[in-house]
Amino acid sequence: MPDNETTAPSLENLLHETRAFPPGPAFAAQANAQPSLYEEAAADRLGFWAAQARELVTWSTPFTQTLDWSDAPVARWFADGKLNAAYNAVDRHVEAGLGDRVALHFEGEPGDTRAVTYADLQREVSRAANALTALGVTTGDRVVVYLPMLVESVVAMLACARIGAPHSVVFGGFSADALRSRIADAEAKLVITADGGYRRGAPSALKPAVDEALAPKDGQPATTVEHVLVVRRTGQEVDWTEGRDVWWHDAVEHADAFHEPVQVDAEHPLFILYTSGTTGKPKGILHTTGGYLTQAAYTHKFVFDLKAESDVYWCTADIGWVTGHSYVVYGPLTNGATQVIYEGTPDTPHRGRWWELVEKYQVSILYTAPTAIRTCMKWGEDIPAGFDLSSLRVLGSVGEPINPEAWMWYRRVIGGDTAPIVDTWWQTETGGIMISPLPGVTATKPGSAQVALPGIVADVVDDEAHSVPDGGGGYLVLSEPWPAMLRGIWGDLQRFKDTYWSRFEGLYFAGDGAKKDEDGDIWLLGRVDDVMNVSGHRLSTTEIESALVSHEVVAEAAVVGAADETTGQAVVAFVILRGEHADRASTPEGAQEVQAELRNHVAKEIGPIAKPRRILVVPELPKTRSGKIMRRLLRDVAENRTVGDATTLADSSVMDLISAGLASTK
Ligand code: 6R9
Repeated sequence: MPDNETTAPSLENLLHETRAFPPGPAFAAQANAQPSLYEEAAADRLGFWAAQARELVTWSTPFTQTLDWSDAPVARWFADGKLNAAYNAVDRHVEAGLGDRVALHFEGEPGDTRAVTYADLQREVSRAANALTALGVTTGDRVVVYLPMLVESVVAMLACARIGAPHSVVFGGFSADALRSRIADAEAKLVITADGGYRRGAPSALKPAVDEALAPKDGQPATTVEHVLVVRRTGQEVDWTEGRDVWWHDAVEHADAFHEPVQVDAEHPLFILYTSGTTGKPKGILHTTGGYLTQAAYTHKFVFDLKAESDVYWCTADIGWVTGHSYVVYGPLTNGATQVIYEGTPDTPHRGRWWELVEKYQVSILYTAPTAIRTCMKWGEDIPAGFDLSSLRVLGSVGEPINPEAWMWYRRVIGGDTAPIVDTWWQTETGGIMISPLPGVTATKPGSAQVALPGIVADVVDDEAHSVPDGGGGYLVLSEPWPAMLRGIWGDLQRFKDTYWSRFEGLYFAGDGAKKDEDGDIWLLGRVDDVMNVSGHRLSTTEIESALVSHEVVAEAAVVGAADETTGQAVVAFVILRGEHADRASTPEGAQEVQAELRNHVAKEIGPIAKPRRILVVPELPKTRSGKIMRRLLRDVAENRTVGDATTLADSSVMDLISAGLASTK
């Protein structure tokens, strides 16, 4: 945590929120969750998890141990059991006679569609698993998946799981450089990609980024990647490296449709997913099989009140994020759900596309992010009003705090004033939902994630790790190990311990500020570290600063997340130009040119989502005596507030200099 910064997040307005929406009696009567679930879990927490693991997951070798915490903070759950995640997500439903049930209703952005049943999925995943094996991938090898939202993306992940090869999905919006560092860190043997995908009405290329990521650079050692498997989606031209590149349709479509899943230990790695930390280097969050699958299935069943035989579920997240892992792939499929997956953007070809899909597929459970809801609010409620949304019966929110205004709009305009909203707090690291109301049980409150799920123990503590009383604020911690918890950071156990377990003895520190209201309900207040949340995506200030500083004109950079009505936070960068380039920003045109260059540079280094919304060229940055940048003061500037207490600055005139400079360029 940066010193001299205020750590208590302020969203005081939230605490005046007093509305509550108790569950309707009809909903409560049919709900999967009953109030007794909390009592059951509290009476015997480990027994409760063991029961969930036995009921929701099929084991080839049943486990006898529930939790081994002797090597804390690395947990072992159900460790002597064996299972296969893809078998659980696919085959067992076919064996149970549900082969004809649609698993995926795929909708491409151009309007092409495909309904994939569980029996289809079993054949596809088996073929892909055989193809991966033929390409030399075996149990334990890492596979990087860099794909748009396609049926093949789900198939690729499950094929990896089927042979016990941990996948590492890299969001298709990330740049070649970001992809390169993730491939290198995971020492991946294979990359699965596509020629491109459709975005905003046009094909958008992916393969060139893979080619670039695998090309030798700066004398770096040769890549560990042996093959690139390429899905043909858009049909656009691609460069081809003979011997390395293989078309998916050549390798997979002709492969045998039978494959025996590899039964792995419960603690066998299922996937690595990179996420931004407080330093420039992304963290490879490691998840294993048995506990992760148990919690993904359990939370999906109870938090969304899933009735697999009748619901149509749609989670709008991309598979490149953890939400896509747990609530597009592993949770819903393990539960035998029917779901929608959509390739494109919400406003292509028109701003009603999502609502058109809800009507078309009769979606009954929708899980999305506050940023999407705020965007729809901005577009106007007449757009959703043009579609029949009456099939919706549960609405979910994830990724950032949802402000009460957006919550109320979501409930009224999308949920017809009846569908319960579940505001689900969790992280890449937690693997599954941790804090959320339970529909049918909890009286929901706009803006609050409220209560730890049965089986989960969360608290809000002060600086000294003391639990705060109701009405108090502090840091969110998780006090007991949970099945889907991360098992470490890939290749860096010490960083795992330092990041999450060193702040408070024996407690997992999530990095979020939180408050308990008078009922003891939890309100999340955003990150207390240098991680920003832009449209629900985690971005590290340090990572973007490093990208800016890597440009030849930049001497120094400081990045802050400024509150933004639509995206939650927006990236605002303050840069000092190198002396020889300083005069480039002296005219408005010159400044604009530099800003555009830098924005594109960040897009190239990290990805378009990391592009700063604003770049302000400044003569100095506010620093403490120990040399730490006081981002709090820059945030004041970025949010057009009066600049706060600057007395701990090494040079207190710096803020005047910055403010004066900005005023003159307005
Ligand atoms: C699932 C996911 C995790 C961070 C987390 C917190 C924020 C997520 C939230 C929420 C308030 C919610 N966050 N859900 N804040 N209310 N319902 O988003 O994972 O990308 O790792 O981000 O997102 O700050 O610490 P991830």
